[in-house]
Amino acid sequence: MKRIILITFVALTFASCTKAPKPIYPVPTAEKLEWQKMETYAFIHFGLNTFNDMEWGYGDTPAATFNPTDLDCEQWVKTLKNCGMKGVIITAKHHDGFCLWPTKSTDYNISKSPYKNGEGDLVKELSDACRKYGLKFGIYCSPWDRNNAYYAYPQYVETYHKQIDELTHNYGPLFEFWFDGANGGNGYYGGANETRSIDPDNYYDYQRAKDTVLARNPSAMIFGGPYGTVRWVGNEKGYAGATNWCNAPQITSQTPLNINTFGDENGTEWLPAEVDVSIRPGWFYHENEDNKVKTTNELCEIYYNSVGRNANLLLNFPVAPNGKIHPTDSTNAVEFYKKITNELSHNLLADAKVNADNERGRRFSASKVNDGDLETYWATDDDYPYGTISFSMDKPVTMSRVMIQEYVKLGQRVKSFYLEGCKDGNWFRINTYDETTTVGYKRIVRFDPVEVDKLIIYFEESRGPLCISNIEAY
Ligand code: FUL
Repeated sequence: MKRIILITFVALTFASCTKAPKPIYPVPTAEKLEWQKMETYAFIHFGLNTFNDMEWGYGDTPAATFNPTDLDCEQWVKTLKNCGMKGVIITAKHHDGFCLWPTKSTDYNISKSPYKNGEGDLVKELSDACRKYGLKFGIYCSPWDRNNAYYAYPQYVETYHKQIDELTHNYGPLFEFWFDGANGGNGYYGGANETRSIDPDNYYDYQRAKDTVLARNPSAMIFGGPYGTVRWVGNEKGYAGATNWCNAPQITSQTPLNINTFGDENGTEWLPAEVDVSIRPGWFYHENEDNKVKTTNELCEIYYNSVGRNANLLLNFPVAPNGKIHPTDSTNAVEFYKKITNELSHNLLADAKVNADNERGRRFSASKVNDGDLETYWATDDDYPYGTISFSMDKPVTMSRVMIQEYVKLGQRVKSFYLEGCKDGNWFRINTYDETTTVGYKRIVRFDPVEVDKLIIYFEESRGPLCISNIEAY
């Protein structure tokens, strides 16, 4: 008896001593990983442009033009929750310079509008509604300001920092702060009506801006500017690269766009991509786009091309002049969420028997990929930067999607993989719609339905031993 206990003790000690793979840098901070787990959140574009039927107001229409008659932030938030959105980012100030909160930095703000007789504060109303319904809250504050007389001069930089200061003080906690990349050009500029240009990486003092945001919102992500902590995906059409590394060099205004879209295996920073796209052609509401709202299927396509490609999705809802999200937009988005949830709800691998050609001891066995725990993972030995994992089902199942997640706390590793199915002893290659290269935090690949009793994933190449925390099929 004693001997059995001793052997068991030695065996268990030995198994639990297997060392985890060393990290391969860069790796995410805990805050970045939390942000990646949000996956989908909403943008709200609303402001003077909404009332002037414009995308880029010049900064010359009176604040009094802003006059929503039936505004209800709780309606937005309830709708967005039903679309699966985990947070909301609002255009507190767009390029026209009009501020949706009663700022002390400029008169061009909501307190000079008829809304609530000048007593309204939309940033506060939305942040309160988010807190009430459990959504995270973020802020877009355009660096470019076409209204301000001092834009392109040092005085405006101080004004802009005052705005950032107010916004980070009074409305937090914030999960993201958005510095838009559109900078300089023509504008009203206090009546000068001219064209002004600035150096986008240096004019605004982004280091100070980042420090201000993080001082009060330590877990906030910074979007844009030369010190961003996440990266723009390089287009506004709703897709990330099928190959998509979180690794990238620090992004500046000079970075080639393909780095935004695909990341860079050799990049030294962990800068996960954010896919920003509007549910309509425009970012702001235009009545003549009421019949151009993206359909449920188009939104699903966007989801697979963003969240399914290791990126976050920031889906924009242009609020209408009455202050409401248009019913077509909310219907299509709610249906989209239902459809995606339905497509990805029944994991066909949950009870499958799992085997791998290499395991780094029991603690990192293949069975960790379907134990429902993202904190456990299958890992291979140090001299095994590849590996094959197979799933055997009790009876044949029909599948058309496979989801894979790496244990990215130790770095993004997989460089290429492919899938095979087996039915009655006959193996065949599964032809995925996308190329199968990187994985990252989450990768979902789609293919025409196949009936299989076994599934194999061949990880052909990786930057080091594999660390796979989750695999599912639908
Ligand atoms: C762009 C802006 O110019 C658009 O108006 C919009 O706000 C979009 C999200 O970013 O750069």
